[in-house]
Amino acid sequence: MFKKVLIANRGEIALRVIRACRELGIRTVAIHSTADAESLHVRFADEAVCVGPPASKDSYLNIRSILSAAEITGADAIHPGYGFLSENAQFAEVVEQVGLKFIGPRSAMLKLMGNKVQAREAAEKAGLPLLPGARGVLEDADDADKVAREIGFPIILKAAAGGGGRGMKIVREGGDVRKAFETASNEALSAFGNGDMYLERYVEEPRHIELQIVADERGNVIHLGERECSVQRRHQKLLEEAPSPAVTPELRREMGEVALEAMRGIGYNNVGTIEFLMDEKGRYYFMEMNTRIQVEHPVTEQVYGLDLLRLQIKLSAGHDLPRTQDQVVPRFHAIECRINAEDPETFAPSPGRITGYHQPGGYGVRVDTLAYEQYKVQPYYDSLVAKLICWGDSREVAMDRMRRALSEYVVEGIKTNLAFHRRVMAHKGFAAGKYDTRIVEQILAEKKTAG
Ligand code: MV4
Repeated sequence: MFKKVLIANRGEIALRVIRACRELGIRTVAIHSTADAESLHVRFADEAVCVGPPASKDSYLNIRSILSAAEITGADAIHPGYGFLSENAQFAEVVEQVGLKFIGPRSAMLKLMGNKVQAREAAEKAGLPLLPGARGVLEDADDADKVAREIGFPIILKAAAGGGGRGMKIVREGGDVRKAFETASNEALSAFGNGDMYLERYVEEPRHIELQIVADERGNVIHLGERECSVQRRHQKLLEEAPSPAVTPELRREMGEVALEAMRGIGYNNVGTIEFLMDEKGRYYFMEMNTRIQVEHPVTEQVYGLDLLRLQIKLSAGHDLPRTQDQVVPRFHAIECRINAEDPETFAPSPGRITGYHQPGGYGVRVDTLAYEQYKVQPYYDSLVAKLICWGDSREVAMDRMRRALSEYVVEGIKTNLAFHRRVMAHKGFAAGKYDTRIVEQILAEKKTAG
């Protein structure tokens, strides 16, 4: 087992990793920017190193400083958390080269899944269902136009170097594919330094469903079911739940079998998430693969009773999977609300000092947070203040508990989206489990009518 892990991250996920390490008897090194000196992850770690000024590019993305911090503290592994350097194949490669363990999949896997065209091709070869689309990278605007006509409209153009909703363009019947290609490709080139594009049939009202994968270094792979992530706004997830109201046990088994076969074929290791789009008929299609521990991992933990961080660290240290597929059973329903420091009307970030704070607790409630009374939410980083996770025997109990927990939550001094979450939990479509990726817009529109 590792002796000392450096956490190349901040906020609640840095705390989450530090807690898992402490339980495993592993010493921890926090890194932080000058703006984060008063943060909980700095206080909870055994050691802390300041790696630079507030801007992420100078601190949490500063590979040289982070590697220096690892060297001077004698860390033997680096946990990247999510965001920042977590899916940076070059960073993972350097970490491997200097003889440290990158806690995550091997760098080749980050490289493969980081290029969405290569990922799509690998997924297809491995037997995952895809939407009709172009083979490989589109050659030019004419090629895009030709492929679009073959497939039929609507289509979506996506950047090979994009992902998570960046660099996409939808074209409907009668639209100008050539023009859309040129615009999107140029945008991708300036945003990612790579203008490569692909396209596929566009699904109008999809659900976003993702499957949690766990693999050891010997090729054993299991899945921990799906998470429903359709409650999003501008590709920012606001609420996740597991299991998905749209996935039956039969469908879960089928998706799981297809996914496990694919992961074995690809040689996937460590934790990962396969993102699927699901159409109104319940058909599912591979979208992307995330090669990191995700923000929403707690819902899966509470449903399956497995500590995913503890497991991830042990897998990285070469341990085998502790359970076979038939030994992992979904026992509960869990919901996670992301409490953000943002204006409930405009969703603009709302940093500042938390002057009053009380978090919910009690049976079936978990709060993963960096917050405390007098904590100052920084403007330099994401606006996530807390993840409120509630679970119960059924979806109804989990929802009742979330409503109760939301009613207890007090955050003063900054604006938060707590009121928005109370609205989601009061929404008929959400309560019925009948919703898709349009739900946030629908809720906001209803508010206007009511006001
Ligand atoms: C799509 C799609 C419809 N059809 N691809 C958005 C995030 C990125 N990972 C891919 N995304 C989408 N890809 C096809 N072929 C619709 C979206 C999409 C979306 C996906 C999941 C959750 C919310 C979304 C909101 C808008 C668009």
